[in-house]
Amino acid sequence: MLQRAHPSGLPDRGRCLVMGVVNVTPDSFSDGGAWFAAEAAVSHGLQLAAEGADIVDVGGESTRPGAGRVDEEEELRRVAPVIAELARAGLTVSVDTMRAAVAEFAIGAGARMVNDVSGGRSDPRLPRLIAEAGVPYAIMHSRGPSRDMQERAVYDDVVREVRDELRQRVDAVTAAGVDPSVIIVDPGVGFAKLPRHNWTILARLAEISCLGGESPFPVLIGASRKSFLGRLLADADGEPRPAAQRDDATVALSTLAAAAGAWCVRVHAVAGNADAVRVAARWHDARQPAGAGLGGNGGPGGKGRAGREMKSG
Ligand code: PMM
Repeated sequence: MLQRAHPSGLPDRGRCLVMGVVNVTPDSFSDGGAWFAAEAAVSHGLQLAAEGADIVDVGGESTRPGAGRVDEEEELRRVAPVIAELARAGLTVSVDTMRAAVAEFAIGAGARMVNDVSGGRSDPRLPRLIAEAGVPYAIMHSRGPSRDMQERAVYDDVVREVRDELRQRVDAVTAAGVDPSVIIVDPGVGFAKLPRHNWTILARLAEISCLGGESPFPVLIGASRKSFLGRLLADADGEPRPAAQRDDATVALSTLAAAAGAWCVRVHAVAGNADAVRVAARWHDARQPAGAGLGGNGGPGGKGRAGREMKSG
């Protein structure tokens, strides 16, 4: 079972957290266009929180395989009103961006976390901003821009290579001044990875989370509705299951990831996943020797990264 640290400034529920996705984009693979208007995106974010999202992740740039970049002005135009409104409503908001300017606006507007799928590679000013702001910072594994990342999905040992490449990103952002206590790592399911790579990583999560040594980094998993699930659930003609019909499989994966100690799962449909992480926490408690568990709030604590509370996964 993994150890799970809790970055300060984010909720600590003694279980795996649920991050609800609000894509303010016309072209995301999973929900493209559904929440493109600011008003629709805000009400969707509020709905996800009402369904049990601990964090709401707002992004204005699609990162699906093959996607090109949108310019900074357009990205800001998309996310700014949504982040401001959701933060004003009291939600814990994360911004999904690779750009320092967008992250800076978001933090100023009340966002409490930055989710960077480039792991600090896209905009060198972003790690420097995080160093100053001190907010939780998710760095995800990928191998370059979404446009052609799938060409780089070549691995001898995917778990070792993803871990080593994530370690290089951790070293780079800490060299830029980021405090290790704010870092969250994400193996980047579907980013420069074939279905078999995703499955191997998910099945061997403990080998990713041991990155931080004695103070493991919290691990974020974004597998929701991704195409490897569509392939798994393909019909008799080999036609992949459509994205909107992959939510039950996503819930199953969230249960497994939470039981394996993931800190947070990033999902499109919150309600089932909110149940799943509670099942995993209770399952974990019931496995503890008599007297060792702490009821539904998680397992026995220890001291984590930077002295913060850790709960076993
Ligand atoms: N996946 C997507 C976007 N942002 N962020 C993190 N940290 N991890 C992910 O796996 C991830 C992400 C792409 O999925 P979407 O288009 O449905 O948001």
